Amino acid sequence: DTGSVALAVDLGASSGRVVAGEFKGESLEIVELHRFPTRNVSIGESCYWDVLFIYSEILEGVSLALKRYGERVKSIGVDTWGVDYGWLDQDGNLLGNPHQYRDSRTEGMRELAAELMEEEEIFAETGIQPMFFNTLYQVLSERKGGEALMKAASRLLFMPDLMNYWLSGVMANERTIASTSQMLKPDTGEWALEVLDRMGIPGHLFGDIVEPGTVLGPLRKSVGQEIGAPVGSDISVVAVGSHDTASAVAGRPAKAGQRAFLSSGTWSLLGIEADAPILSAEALAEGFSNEMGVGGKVRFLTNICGLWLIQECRAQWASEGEELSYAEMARIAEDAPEFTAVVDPNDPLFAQAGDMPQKICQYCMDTGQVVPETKGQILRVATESLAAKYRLVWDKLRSFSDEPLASLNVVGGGCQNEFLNQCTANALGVAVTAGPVEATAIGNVVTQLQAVGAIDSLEEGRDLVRRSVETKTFTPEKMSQWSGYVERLRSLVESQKSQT
Ligand code: LFR
Repeated sequence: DTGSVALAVDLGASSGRVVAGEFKGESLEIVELHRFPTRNVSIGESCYWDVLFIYSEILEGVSLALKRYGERVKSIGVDTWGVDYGWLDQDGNLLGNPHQYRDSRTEGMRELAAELMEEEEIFAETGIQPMFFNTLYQVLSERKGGEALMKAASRLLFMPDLMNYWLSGVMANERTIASTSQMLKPDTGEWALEVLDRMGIPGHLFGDIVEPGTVLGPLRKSVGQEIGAPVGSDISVVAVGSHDTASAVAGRPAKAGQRAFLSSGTWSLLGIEADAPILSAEALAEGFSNEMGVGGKVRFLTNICGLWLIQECRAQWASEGEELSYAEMARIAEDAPEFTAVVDPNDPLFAQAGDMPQKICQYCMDTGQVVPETKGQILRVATESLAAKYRLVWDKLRSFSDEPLASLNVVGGGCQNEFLNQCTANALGVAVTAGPVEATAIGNVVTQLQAVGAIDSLEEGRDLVRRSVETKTFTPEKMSQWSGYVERLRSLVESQKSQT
């Protein structure tokens, strides 16, 4: 219905937002209503979600939406980053505090899992690359640590599932977020019971899976009362593509055939939309995952440690008393000399939080390269290195894709970094289309519109997105210089591979 409003809740690494998507028939208007920090809380060695704070901020956002749009608010959908979860007891109480994935409890878990089941077998069953934070490894660490919560639990809910449950009273595991866990079979769409069994994780903790775009139910009455919803208001809680990357990719202005995407945020997720999973040993060896998407698509992608490098530099300098904006950081990077050094953004050295500028310098020193000295130089190395890494992944993607990849669509907060966009076009040698910045919220909204029947398909949603957002295209320059730079990273990565 024209004028109706869908609320997208998007929980990202640095902030959470409640965004309104107003459906105007021919177009969509996106307005950010509320933003709040999604800070993690560290206690001892553990790192947790501040889940009650986040939930109360979501309610605050909904109540702001009701003040602004009244009964035009028709639905709400939640997406978060992947892999994190909470346990519920048989009465639906949350047990314990959900951990944040950068918690060190997963150290050694990949190795333990591989002892219980060959990595090739796990991949053939789940299609997910062995990243340190996968839910499988998190749950395995609990098994090893005494299993108290798991034993008391009757159900696992991923974080968006948990928020949906609190909002609607309905428990369900939504498919896209479940598929990040490394516990779901990408071909049949069922839980990978064989994997769970081999890991000693009880299968009964995993429940019904719903498709993205399912109306779970109305907002609970008690929730409506708490936030002062007008009498007669009727808000549906929709399970959207509740993994943020699933929503980001759904929210692209892509036409049929434009398969390649880069979802650019804390992580850079570079991949293609495919019709079926690729579960070969080669896909595993090259570090690809098959994540379930909206509209029955598979996202064949790899995780690159993305703007995290730049975000963590910013955090370090802020702690030293210098607050730099992202725009300022891009500017000083662009002013610094080019191609001085290259780092592998996925080196384990960069995975944990803490003094990123020092780590980048350390990496350059250890690999016998010029060590950057100024902030601009450090950021230039980080930015060029990201683009070079994209190229290495791009070459592999091309070999897996049965159609040529003629362009790349970059979406998400990172697509505001025009210097990085230009470096990416140069490194890849194809046109890069940047936008929308708000792809995740837009994809979340579009999936709600489909769930409530305002539009009929993902394609129709993307037509709507194309009519509603501006994009900017970057064309490749200086390609021969860039290919020399990319080769420096390629040989660095290969020499490090052969050392391990
Ligand atoms: C992006 C993302 C990635 C996932 C990583 C950890 O925000 O969701 O897709 O691999 O965060 O959950």
